[in-house]
Amino acid sequence: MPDGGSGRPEPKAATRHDWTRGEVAGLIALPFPELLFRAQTVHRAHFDPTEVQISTLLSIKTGGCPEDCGYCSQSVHHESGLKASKLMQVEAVLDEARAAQQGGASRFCMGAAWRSPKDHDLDAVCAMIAGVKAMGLETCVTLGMLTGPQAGRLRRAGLDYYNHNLDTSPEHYGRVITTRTYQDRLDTLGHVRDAGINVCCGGIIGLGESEDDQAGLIATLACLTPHPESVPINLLVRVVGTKLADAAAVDPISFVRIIAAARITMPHSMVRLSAGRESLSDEAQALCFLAGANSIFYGPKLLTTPNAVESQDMRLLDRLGMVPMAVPETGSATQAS
Ligand code: SAM
Ligand code: DTB
Ligand code: SF4
Repeated sequence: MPDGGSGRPEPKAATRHDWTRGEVAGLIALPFPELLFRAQTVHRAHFDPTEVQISTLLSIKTGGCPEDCGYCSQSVHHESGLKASKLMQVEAVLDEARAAQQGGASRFCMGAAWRSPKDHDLDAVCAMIAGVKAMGLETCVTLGMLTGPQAGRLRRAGLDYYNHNLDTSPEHYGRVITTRTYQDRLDTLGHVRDAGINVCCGGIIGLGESEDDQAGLIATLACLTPHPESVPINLLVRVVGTKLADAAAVDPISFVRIIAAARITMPHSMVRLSAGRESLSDEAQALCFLAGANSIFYGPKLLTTPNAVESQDMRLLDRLGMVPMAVPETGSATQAS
C-alpha cells in the first residue's frame, strides 16, 4: 500500500456501516481543506492516489424504457428525441469491447434500457459477458431489476459487476421516479450480492435534492454491508425533453464535497467520477481526484450523451501525473468490506 511519500504507512481508517445522515452532513460541511485532508488520508491508506480505473460504457439496448426516471433520455415518458433500438448483436458488442480495450479500458460496462430483463434476453447478454470476459476485461452490466435466478445466470456467465443505483435519498426518490420503489432497488442489490457479483451502486447529484438528501444518499450507500465495490457519483446530465432538463446547476465545489464524503465513508470502494464530467472543468475534475475519486468512464459517449473525448482525458491524467489502473488478476475479487 502507498505510504504517502513519508516512508510510513498511513493509518487505516476503520470500516463502518453505521454512518448517520447527520455525521455525513457534518463531513460534507467541513472546511474544504479539512475535508480534502481527511479524504486524502483515507484514499492513500487504501489506494495508490496516482491510479485511475478506466471503464468504458456501451448502450447495448437503447431507449423505449417504460420507467419514468425523471433524468433519463431513454424513458418513454420523455420526448428527448432519442431513437430507440433493439438489443445489439453479440459480435457487434464484442467489437466495441475490443476497441475499448485497445483504448486503455480495464472494464467494459454494458447498459440496457429495461425495467427488468426477460429471461430470453439474458441468453444474448450472457454471451456478451462471456465474450468480453474472455478478452481479459472486467465485465459490468446494468439491466434494471433482477430476480435471484437471473443474477445467478449472469454470475455463471462471468459477470464481475452489476450496476444498479439508488440515485438519491429515500425521501427524494419518489419525486424523481414513481414506477419502481427504493425497496425494489435494494432487493435487486441483495440478489446481486447473494449471487456473488460485485455491486456497483451510487447516485446522481443535481436532481433538485437538498443537502440533507445528498447526505442521506451517501449515508444509505455507506450503511450497505458490505459497501458497494464501486460507487458511481453522477452529476446530472440535463437532457432536453426530460423532467429535469431545467434543474438548477450544481456548484462544482459542492460536488467535490460529496465525492470526498463517499471516499471517507467507503474507504475500500472505487469511487467513480461518472456522468457529468463534460460540465466540469479540468480543475474541478482534479479536485474530485484529490477528494478520492479513482475511476472514470472513458470514451466519447456515456450511454446516450457525450463524454469527454479520450485524448482530452489522457492529457488531463498526464498533466496530473496520474495513470490508468491495470486490470486486477481476478476480475471479480471482492474488494470492499
Ligand atoms: N435501465 C437500467 C437502470 O436504470 O437500472 C440501466 C441503465 S440506467 C441509464 C443507469 C444509471 O444511469 C441510472 O441509474 C442513473 O443513475 C444514471 N443516469 C441515467 N441518466 C442520467 C443522466 N441524465 N445524468 C446522470 N446520470 C444518469
Ligand atoms: C452510472 O452510474 N452512470 C452510467 C452507468 N452507471 C451506467 C450511466 C450514465 C448515463 C448518463 C446519461 C446517458 O448517457 O444516457
Ligand atoms: Fe429506464 Fe434506466 Fe432510464 Fe430509468 S434510468 S428510464 S430504468 S433506462
